[in-house]
Amino acid sequence: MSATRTPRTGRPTSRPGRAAAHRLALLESMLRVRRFEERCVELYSAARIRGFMHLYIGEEAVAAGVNEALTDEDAVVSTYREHGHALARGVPAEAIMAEMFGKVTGCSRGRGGSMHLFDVSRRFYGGNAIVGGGLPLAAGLALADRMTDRDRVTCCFFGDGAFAEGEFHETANLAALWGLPLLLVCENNLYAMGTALARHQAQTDLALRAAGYGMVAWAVDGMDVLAVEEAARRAAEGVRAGGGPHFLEMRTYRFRAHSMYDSDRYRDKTEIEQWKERDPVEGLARRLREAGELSDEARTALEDRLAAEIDAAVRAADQAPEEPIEDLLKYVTSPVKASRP
Ligand SMILES: Cc1ncc(C[n+]2csc(CCOP(=O)(O)OP(=O)(O)O)c2C)c(N)n1
Ligand SMILES: [Mg+2]
Repeated sequence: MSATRTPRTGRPTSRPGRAAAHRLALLESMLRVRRFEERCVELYSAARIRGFMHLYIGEEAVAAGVNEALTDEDAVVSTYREHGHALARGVPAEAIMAEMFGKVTGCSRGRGGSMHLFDVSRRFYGGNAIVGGGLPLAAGLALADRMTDRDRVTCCFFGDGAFAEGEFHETANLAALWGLPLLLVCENNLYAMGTALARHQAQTDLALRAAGYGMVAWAVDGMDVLAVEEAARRAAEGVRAGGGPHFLEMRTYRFRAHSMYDSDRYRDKTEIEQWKERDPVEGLARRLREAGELSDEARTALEDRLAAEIDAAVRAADQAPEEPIEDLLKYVTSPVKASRP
């Protein structure tokens, strides 16, 4: 796989120019997700995108920062809130937008939609709609790597809601017991749909609970992309060194409702506003501006470039063909048909 296929920005070095370029690339990575999803909202309102759609807005630092710790050979498993993980991994905006439109040029041939983005060429194994469902898949990928002596990491993103699922606890136990090369990234945005974490878990310190399984675990400021990157690099290095699964609790927040169907009446508006003050995109932009690393012109140029990229993705998705009706049963296994005499 060529190194140019993912937008990973390279290791920061002590040279100030390189370090500043790296920070700018992180800003670009987060801003791409933000602007892509804002466009998705418009397209959804115009009924050009249909079905379930969950936005990542507010949580962009996690995808952008963690991606820096991964190589092209590593694997990524995600949830239904995965547009950001897919974009950070390097799945082209065009392939994702076509998937949102249900077109055959989409990364899942238009059959998955927003919740099931998939790109095996980038080792991006979904897009999984079942809460906690990605965890055993990730453990399986990591176990396969161990059994075939491949030196790779599998990174699994999941939400705080997964702590209420047996799949999390079974995966954590076996991964720790078998020392699997897993990077477990819990996106703790404090809510599972309309249920606050403190309303369904007795112990809300998720890193502490993960540590109880015998793995290295700690909590990270998930609104600070530089902190996320540093933690992810440290954890991935621990995994690569044979230290078994590592768990990062990313303390983050979604700025939008759970999904397009959620009226978001269970959260205090002041709570939302307080978290918005810690906006990961604008927070980094402010730091770069203050350090003299981002001029107004450079910000405008970046916005223009991203808008052009997303415009092109929408245009291509619009013009792409629908899957021909005669192909509808392709890739579908039919036990009914098989059992007929
Ligand atoms: C096994 C299962 N139970 C219930 C649901 C319905 N459901 C969809 S999203 C969700 C909340 C999950 O919250 P969390 O894991 O914190 O992720 P977030 O949406 O906050 O990113 C639930 C309960 C589901 N998809 N799968
Ligand atoms: Mg959550």
